[in-house]
Amino acid sequence: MSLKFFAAALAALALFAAPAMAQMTMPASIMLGDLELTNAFTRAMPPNAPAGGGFVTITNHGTTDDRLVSATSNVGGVVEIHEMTMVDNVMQMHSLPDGLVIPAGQTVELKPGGYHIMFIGVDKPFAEGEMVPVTLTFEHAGSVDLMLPVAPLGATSMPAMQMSNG
Ligand SMILES: [Cu+2]
Repeated sequence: MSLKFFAAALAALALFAAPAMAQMTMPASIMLGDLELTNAFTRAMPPNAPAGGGFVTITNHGTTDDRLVSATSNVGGVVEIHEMTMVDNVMQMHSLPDGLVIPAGQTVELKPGGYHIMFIGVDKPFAEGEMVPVTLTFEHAGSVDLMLPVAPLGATSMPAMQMSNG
C-alpha cells in the first residue's frame, strides 16, 4: 500500500471521532463454537474514501485460545485485520498477518480506534442503511458469515442492532 493511499485511508477512519453513541438496545449475538459475536457493524464511507472499517465484539467462552485468522468479503478490494495504535500522538494502523488472538475466557473488541476489519479498495463506498457481508474465519471455531449493518458516518457503535447470520 502506498504511503499516500495509507494516509488517505487513515484519514478516512480518523476524520469523524464522534462521541460514543448510547447503546439503546441489547445487541443480538451469534454463537460460533465457543465464540460469541456481538455488536457487529460498519460505517458509511465518505465519497471516494479508499477504505472503511468493520467492527465486532468477540467473546471466547471456551478454555482454549482462538484466533481470528482472516476476513473476506465480496465488496471488492482486499480485507485485512488491523490494529490501530497511538505512536507519539499520531494514529497508526498495521495489518496483523498472524491474525488476532481471542484468549480463552476473554472478550476482544474490534472497534473504532482499535482493532478493526479493514476493507481496502471497495467497489463503492458503504452507504448508511446497507448491509455489508463479511466472512470471519477462526483457527478453531471455523468460519461464520455476518451481515454488517452500515451505521452513519463516524458512528462509534450501531444504535439499533440488526446483526444476523448472513
Ligand atoms: Cu485499518
